[in-house]
Formats: sequence, structure tokens, C-alpha cells
Amino acid sequence: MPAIVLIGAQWGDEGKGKATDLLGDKVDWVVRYQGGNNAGHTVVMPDGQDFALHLIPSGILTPGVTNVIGNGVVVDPGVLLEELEGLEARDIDTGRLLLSADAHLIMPYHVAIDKVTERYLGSRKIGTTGRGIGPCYQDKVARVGVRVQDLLDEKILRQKVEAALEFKNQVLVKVYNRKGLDAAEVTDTVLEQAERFQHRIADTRLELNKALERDETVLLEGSQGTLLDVDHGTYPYVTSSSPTSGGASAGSGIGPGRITTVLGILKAYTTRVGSGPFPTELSDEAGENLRKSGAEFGVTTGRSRRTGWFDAVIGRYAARVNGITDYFLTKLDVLSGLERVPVCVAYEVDGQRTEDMPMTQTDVHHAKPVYEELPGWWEDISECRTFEDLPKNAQAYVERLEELMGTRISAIGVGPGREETIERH
Ligand code: 2SA
Ligand code: GDP
Ligand code: MG
Repeated sequence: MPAIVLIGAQWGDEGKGKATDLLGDKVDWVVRYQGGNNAGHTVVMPDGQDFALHLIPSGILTPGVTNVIGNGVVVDPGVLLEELEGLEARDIDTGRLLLSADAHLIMPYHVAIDKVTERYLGSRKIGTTGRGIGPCYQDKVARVGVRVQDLLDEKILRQKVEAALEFKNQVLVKVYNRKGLDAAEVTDTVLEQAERFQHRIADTRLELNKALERDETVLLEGSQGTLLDVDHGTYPYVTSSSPTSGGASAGSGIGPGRITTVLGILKAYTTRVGSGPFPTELSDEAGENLRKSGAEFGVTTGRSRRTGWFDAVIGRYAARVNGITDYFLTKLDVLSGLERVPVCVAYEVDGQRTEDMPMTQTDVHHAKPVYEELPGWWEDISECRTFEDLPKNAQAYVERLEELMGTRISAIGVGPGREETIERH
């Protein structure tokens, strides 16, 4: 019956992979509804093995869960095969993975255009992952995209790729002075790849709605985060899809009325990878320390993540635009060992204090954090399993964040492992 949405409340990498994995035992289906292999979700198993998932839902690691790559996802067929093979080589059963016939395919020309555009933008670049995400969504909206179902009709597929390349090659060769791509070669490769995953293609919106009617539980797993949403994020420094909870319906075909819980994943401090404004960013030793103790490096590109203090303006904003019912606060352990922990409670924009996210992007760029300093704690908290086990100052930190955001924090991460979690309420 219930559909649960799990989203990132900041700029991604909040620990969504671990949260999905934790819920694995309680759900029957896990669905990705947006993004593609720009995502990087890390899951650490009880035996210490870690998995980095990019395209395949994190539920693949839980036996019995059916996983779905929904219609809102963009799929690079080569990456899909590579990821499947990687999991199979580590004895993970990949039998229960379905692929929406309506998902769009990332073609080699999308990847080439993503990379070349970023180079061309120079200092104005977005800092994309270079995986072809933006150009693929552009084609989807322009109604010239290639969909998974086109793999089932060779004639149509050839026509679509030829038509696409007629234009893209002009861009690659004439605008960017790069080599063009051969339509027949591109089509042959993708058809060959499709032979290996064709049996997974399904009408996933039908399957998911039937599952809900059978009273099964569906978890919709967001990638990236609220501030990377193309509508609600720090545009233009965003990804090209809708990671917020509103995107979950469109990207899966599950009606919004079915969604009973929206779980927001929130890091105890803030990180961002790629360009764009970041009010609480630290460019000093404190930022470097957070990066080191939190191991803040991109799971897909290996890029070093920008780091900063917790921002309650973002926490409030994410709660509002996603309709968050509960927060899961991750990486509280990373803050151990600080004398005082600053928390951004509001912004000052051109001399004016605001508790809310500014309306214009210019004001977001000018926003200066207003900090409140909370007393820190020294203890290693990774062994804590109940809220009462936490040092008093760590408890007070969590309670103050709840108060500032007006949303309850019902789980707390004290380490990367599955068991390193405190459940509350
Ligand atoms: P894109 O490639 O078009 O989606 O890039 C647009 C912006 O979205 C950001 N973005 C991300 N931010 C955080 N984490 C992401 N996934 C990987 C990870 C990132 C990595 O888990 O670490 O490995 O670098 C992710 N994917 C996209 C991106 O940085 C741009 O700002
Ligand atoms: P996602 O994109 O939101 O799934 O997050 P990533 O996997 O990109 O990054 C989160 C990182 O934090 C991963 O390396 C996780 O293993 C790790 N992690 C998750 N929760 C915790 C936690 O509570 N404490 C610590 N120290 N690490 C965590
Ligand atoms: Mg990530």
C-alpha cells in the first residue's frame, strides 16, 4: 500500500545509499526515478564490503527486493551492463531488476556534447559529471530522444540515431571542432548491448501500481539532492532532472496520493560537488578537516567535495519543498572532536536578515551565513545505538537542528556501516 520517497535534502551525497539499504528489509520494491549514472551511492555491508552504485537502485543488495529503473531515469546501456557484471562478479543476484520501456537512453553523442560544452564554458562551467545527463534530458524535452523501447524496433532505432546525428555531428564538428560519430556504428553497438538486458524491459508503471494494489511497499529512491533540482535548486548550477519528492511521481508513474512518507536525508554538515553558490562553504583548515574526516570525495568522478557547516535555511527549505515527514541525519560522527560547532540559522543578504531561501539567485550568491555556535563533544560516538548513548552536547545539537527546521529527526547515522545507526521515536 504505502509508497515512500527518500530524497537528498542538500546538494547530494547525504548518505541516501545507506538509508535505502537500511530500509531494504522493510520494502518490496526500490525504484530510481530520475538522474542516471551521475549518481554515486555507497553502501557498506555488515561484513565490511562496500558497493558503489550509480544506475542500479541500492535495493539490489537486499535479497527479495525487486528493483526498477523508472521512466524518469536516463540510462547509459554500456554503464548498465558494466554495473550488472560488477555486481554479478561479487555474487549479487541481479535477477530482480526491471527497466522502464520509457526511460531515455544516453547515447555516445550525449557524453561527447556534455564534455565539450563544459570545456567551452570555461570558468562558467556547471561542473557536471561528464556522463551525458544534461544533453540526454535536453533531447527528451525536445522530443528527439531515444527510448529504451526503441531497442525493440531496429528500424525505428536506426532512423532516430541517424536523425539525431545529422544535427549533433554538425554541432560536434562545426561548432566544437571535434570528430563526428557514425550512426550505423552507434546503433550496432547499442543493439548488441541491448541483447544482454532486453529481458528486463517492462511497463514498470503498470508493475508498480499492481504491486501497490497487492499491498506491497515501494521505496522511491532519489539521487543528487534538493538544491540540484532543475526547478528548486541553485539554477543553473543544478542537474537536469527533479530529485525532489515531486519528481518521484512523474519519474515512476505512481500517483502522488499513494505517497505516505517523505524521508529526507540530511548530512550533519554540508557538502557540494561542482560549481555554484554555497553560503556556509569553508575554505580554511576547518573545511579541510571535514573533507578528511568525512571522506568527502565523489563516488562517480573522485572529485574532492566542497565542505561547510550545517545550514538550517537549507534544512527548512528542503522540508518545505519536499513535504518531508522525517529527517535522517547522517555523519554526526564526523563532527566529534570540535570545541564548538557553528550552525547557520539564517542568512544576511545586503544587510537584511532572512530565515528563508532568497527568491533570486543573485541574493543566494550574496547570502552570508548568520551562525549560532553550539558546544561540541569529544567522544567517539560510532558505538552509540540509542539517542541516550550520545554525549549530551551531541543530543543538544540534534535537538537544536530539529527546532530550527521544524521537522523531526527520526534516525541518526554514527558511521558508514548498516548497524551504525540510531533510530528514534
Ligand atoms: P550532471 O552531471 O549534469 O548531473 O551535473 C550537474 C550538477 O549536479 C551535480 N551532481 C552531483 N552532486 C553530488 N553527487 C553526485 N553524484 C556523485 C557522487 C558525484 C561525483 O555521489 O559523489 O562523483 O562527482 C552528483 N551528480 C551530479 C554535479 O556536480 C553538477 O554540479
Ligand atoms: P549518496 O549519494 O547520498 O548515496 O551518498 P554517497 O554514497 O555519495 O556519500 C555518502 C558517504 O557517507 C558514503 O561514503 C557513505 O558510506 C558514508 N556514510 C553514510 N552515512 C554515514 C554516517 O552516518 N557516518 C559516516 N562517517 N559515513 C556515512
Ligand atoms: Mg553520491
